[in-house]
Amino acid sequence: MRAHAMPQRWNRDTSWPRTGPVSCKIGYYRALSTDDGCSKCPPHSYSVSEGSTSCACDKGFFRAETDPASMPCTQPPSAPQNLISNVNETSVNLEWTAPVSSGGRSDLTYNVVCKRCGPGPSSAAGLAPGAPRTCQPCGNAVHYSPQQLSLRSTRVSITDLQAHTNYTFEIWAVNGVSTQSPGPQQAVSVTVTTNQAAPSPVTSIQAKDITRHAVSLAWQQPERPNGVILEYEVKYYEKDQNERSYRIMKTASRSADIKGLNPLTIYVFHVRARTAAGYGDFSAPFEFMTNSVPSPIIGDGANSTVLLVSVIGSVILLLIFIAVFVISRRRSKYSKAKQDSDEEKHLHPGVRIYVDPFTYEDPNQAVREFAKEIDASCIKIEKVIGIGEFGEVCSGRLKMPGKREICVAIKTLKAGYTDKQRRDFLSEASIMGQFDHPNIIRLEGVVTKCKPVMIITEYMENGSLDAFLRKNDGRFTVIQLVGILRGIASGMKYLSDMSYVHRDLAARNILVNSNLVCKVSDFGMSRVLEEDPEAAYTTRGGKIPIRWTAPEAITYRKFTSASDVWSYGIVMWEVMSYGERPYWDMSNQDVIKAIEEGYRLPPPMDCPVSLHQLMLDCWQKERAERPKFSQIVNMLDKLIRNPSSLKRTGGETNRPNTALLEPSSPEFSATLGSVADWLAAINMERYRDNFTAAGYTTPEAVVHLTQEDMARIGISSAAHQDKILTSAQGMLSQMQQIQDRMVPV
Ligand code: ACK
Repeated sequence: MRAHAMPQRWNRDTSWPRTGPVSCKIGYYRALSTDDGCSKCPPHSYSVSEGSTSCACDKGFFRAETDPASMPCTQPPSAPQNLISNVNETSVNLEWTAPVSSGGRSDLTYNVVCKRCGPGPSSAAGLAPGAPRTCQPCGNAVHYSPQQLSLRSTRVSITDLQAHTNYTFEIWAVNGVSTQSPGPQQAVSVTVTTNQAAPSPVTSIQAKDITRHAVSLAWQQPERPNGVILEYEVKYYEKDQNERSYRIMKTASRSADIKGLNPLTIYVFHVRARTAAGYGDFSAPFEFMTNSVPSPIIGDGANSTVLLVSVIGSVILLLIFIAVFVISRRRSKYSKAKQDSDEEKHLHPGVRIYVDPFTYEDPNQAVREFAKEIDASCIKIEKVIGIGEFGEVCSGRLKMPGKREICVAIKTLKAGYTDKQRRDFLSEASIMGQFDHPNIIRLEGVVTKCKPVMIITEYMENGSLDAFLRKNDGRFTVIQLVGILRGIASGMKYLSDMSYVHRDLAARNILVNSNLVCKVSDFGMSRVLEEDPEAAYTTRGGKIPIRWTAPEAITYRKFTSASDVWSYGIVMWEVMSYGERPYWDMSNQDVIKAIEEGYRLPPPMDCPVSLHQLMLDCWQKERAERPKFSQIVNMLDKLIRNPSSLKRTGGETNRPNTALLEPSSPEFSATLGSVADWLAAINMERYRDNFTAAGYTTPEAVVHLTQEDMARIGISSAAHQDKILTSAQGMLSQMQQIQDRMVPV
C-alpha cells in the first residue's frame, strides 16, 4: 500500500484501481492527470460526468477562487447576533456575537456600514408615523477603531460622529464566498442617537486691525459645533511670558477687539467655543506682534502713508526690542506678578457649566437638547412605588433596541396638567440630562409624544436614603456610613463644579441602589431667576426646607454651593443618626432662632468626633468659611483610609460642644422644659415613669447619670442606656460651656 505516502486529500477513495490513467467515475474527480488517482467530490459538491477534473458546488454553495478543489463548497455566513450599542457623547461602541453559521469557512470577518439618518417616525416633529427615514452614508469624517472593514474582532468603536444625530449601523458578516452569493446578504443593524458633545476646536483665526495696543481678531465657527454656540473664549498672553499668566476675553460673536496690549510685543492667542455641552478644546496657538504706531497697519483702516511710517517704525523698534530683550525679560518678572494678581484667571478646561432650562425661550427645546425621547413601546410599567409631586412614581423595565433590558423608575405626569406643570415636570429631565456622574441619578430619557408624559431614570432598589436608614437602624459600620457620605459629597462636588445649586439637599432626596451607592436626585424645584439682575434665587411658592437650609438662604434667599454645603452637613447628621429628624420636633421658628443664636445639632449617638466636627464646619455662619465639596470629599477619603481616626466618639471628647439644646437656658425650657420632654425628644419616653419614680425630675439631675444608675432604675437595654447616656453627656457639656462663658477668663 502506498496510500500513506500520498498527499493528504479529502476522503480519498483508496479502493479505486491506480494502475494506468483511468477516467474517474461520476461523483469523483481528478484535478490533474498527474494526480495519483481519483478523489471523491468533497461535501456539497458533485460531478455529473465521468472523467471530471473538478466537482461543481451544490446549489447555494460556493468555492472561493483560492479554494483548492479538494475543499468542501461553502456558504456565506449568517447574520451576526446580539448587536449592542453604547453611546458616549459623539462616539458609539458596538459589540456583537458571531453568526450561528460561519458557512463552513474559517475566514469570517465583519464590515461596518454607517448611515446618518433623519429623525425617526416616533420622534420627528411633523413626520407622519410610518414615514421612511432618509439615510445617507456617514462619509470620511467618521473614524473606526480598529477598522471599518475586514474586522476580525466582534467589537468596533466609531468616533467623530455628529452630536444629536440618528445613526444606523449595520454589521455584515463576510467570508471568502460572500461576493458569490446572489441571495440577500445577512446583516444586523442598530439605530442610535448621539448625545451632546463639546464643539470641535476653532481653526482659522485671523488678525485684522493691529495697532500698538489693540488687535481685532476674527475666526470661523468650529467645523463641528455640535449645538448652538453660546459664546467664544479668547485666551491670550505675551509669548515671552509663561502661559500660566494669561488673560481671558469672552464674546458671543466670531470676533473680538483685544485692547490694552503692549506695543511691539508678540502675543499668543487661543480661541475656544462653548455650547450647552461645555467648552471645546482651544485652537492651536495663533501668534502676532503688536504695532509701533497707533493706526492699524493691516485691514480696512490702513492707509499707505501710515503704512510706510508704520513699517519703518516697526523695523527700528524691532531692533530696539531685540536689544532690550534681556532686560525686558528680567522686568517681566514684575509684570507677571502684577498680572498674576490683577488679571490672571485660571481656567478649568473641559469643565461643563449647567444650563438652566428656564433660560430657554422654549423650555421644550431644553428637553429636546438634554433628554432622549423614548418610544413608549420600549417601557413596561410594573408597579406603583410612590407618589411624586406631579403624579405616580412606578418601577418597570426599559428595553431599547439593541440594548439590554434594564430596571427603571418611571415618574408620570398626572392627567389634567397645566402647561406650567408640564414645563416644571419636564424641567427635572432637562436638568438631570446634563449630568453624568456615578453619584447623580441617571436620566434614561423622556416620553413626551404620548400620554402619560414620563421621565425615565435608573432604578434604585433601596429607595430614599432617609427611609432606608430608618429601616436599617444600627446595622452599618461607621466606615459604611462614611462611604455613603463620601458618595453624596462626590455627587455634590460634581454639581457645584458645574455651577449647579441643588437647594433641596436632604436624605429624602438621595436614592440608594442595591450596592449601597447613593445618588443625588430630585432636581425638581423650579429654578426661576427673579427679575433682579443680582440673580438671587427664589423657590416655588416660597417654600424652603428650613431644617436643611443655610441661614442666608432662609433670610435673603442666597442659595449657593456654600448653602448646599450647609444642607450637606444636615445630611451627614441624618446619616449618622440613621434617619433621625433634624432638630426633632422643634418648630421651624425655634430652629431658625436657635441657629441664629449659635446653637448647632449635637453629635448623633456613636458619631466620630471628626465627623461631627465636619458637620460643624458645614454649619459655619459665614458661608465663605464652610468647606468646599472638594475639601469634604478629600477629608472623607482621608478618614476612610485611616479608620482609627473614626474611633473617637462624642463621649470622650473634650472639644467645646456647641450642641443645640442648652438645659439651663430659656430655650431649653421652651423646647424641652422637662425630663419628660427630653426623653420624648430622644425617642426614649417609654422610660418617663422610671425617671420620675427614681426622682430624676430636672435636667440637672440627669446629666450625671451613670450606666449603673440606669440599670438600677430599670433601663436594661444596652443600646438605650447608650443613647440616654450620650444625650445626657451632651447636656452636661452644654451646661459647662455656658458656665465657662459666664466666668471671665
Ligand atoms: O422612598 P422610596 O421608596 O423612594 O419612595 C419614593 C417614591 O419613589 C416617590 O418619590 C421612589 N423613587 C423615586 N425615584 C426612584 C428611583 N429612581 N428608583 C427607585 N425608587 C425611586 C422613592
